[in-house]
Amino acid sequence: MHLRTGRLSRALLATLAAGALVAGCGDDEEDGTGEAAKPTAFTVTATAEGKKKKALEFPASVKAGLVAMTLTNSDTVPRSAQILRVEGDQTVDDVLKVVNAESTKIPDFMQDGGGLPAVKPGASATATQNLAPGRYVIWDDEGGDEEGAPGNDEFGAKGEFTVTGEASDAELPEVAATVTATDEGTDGDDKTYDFEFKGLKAGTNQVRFENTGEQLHHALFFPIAKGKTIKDVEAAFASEEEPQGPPPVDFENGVGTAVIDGDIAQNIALELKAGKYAVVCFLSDRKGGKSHAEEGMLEELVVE
Ligand SMILES: [Cu+2]
Repeated sequence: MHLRTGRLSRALLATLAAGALVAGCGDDEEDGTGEAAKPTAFTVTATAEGKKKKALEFPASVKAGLVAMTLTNSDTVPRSAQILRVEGDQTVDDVLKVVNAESTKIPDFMQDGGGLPAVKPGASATATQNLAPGRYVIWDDEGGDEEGAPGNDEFGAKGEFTVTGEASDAELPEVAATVTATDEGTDGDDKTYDFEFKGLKAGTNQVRFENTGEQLHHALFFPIAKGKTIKDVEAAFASEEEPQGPPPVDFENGVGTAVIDGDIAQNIALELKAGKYAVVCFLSDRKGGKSHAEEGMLEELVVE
């Protein structure tokens, strides 16, 4: 099991300081608990030696409360840093065995979620989130797109860290845009899966991604291909047959969020271009079954 403490370069420290400033901007006031709502910086670096040796480097622990997690990608391919709080004594590999399994079930020992979705080579991105105390598994969920190909976690990009101290009720800094994932109702046919969007524009959006449902969700934004409509996208995702011709969405230029649990929120940056997007969640309920995309968590978003 990898548990590395990153050695921060001068350049990285500068990036980190800049990220923390942006994240804390306009919210220097104390919150209700008397604790300053300024996120603690937590730096993750995605490294690689060749194509088959990859790592995530990060501190062994961070204080509970608002944490601005910055992922810097020093690899030549996209890299991510998904996190999950583990309620139990499951090891990193126990968790990743579930993540990489064919089954769509999500066991109860996997909680909260968050972290960073894919970051381009040479780039960095920050997610700000209120982390509860506990033990967290962190891994790179990228790679392995081709059938049977190992993901970056299987090349070593995985580990764990501890969030120490007391839980905090500090609020996330205010941002201009919101993406909300919901799954109202109780079960099965009564359940309504939905995305709501507020304030998204072309360009770099500072977004609060909020899960007000009970299940885990992510929000993946794929540009709808020229000449195609959301109906074509719905048909393609619903079809059991081998896809024919070019896909109705541009998978290459997709952006998105990490996976978060119900009652979890995080602030992230989302880079959107003017045009039509299909926004989708590919996860299933904890008990398994159909993907949320098949349950209707597939929305059109027009960005101007
Ligand atoms: Cu979902």
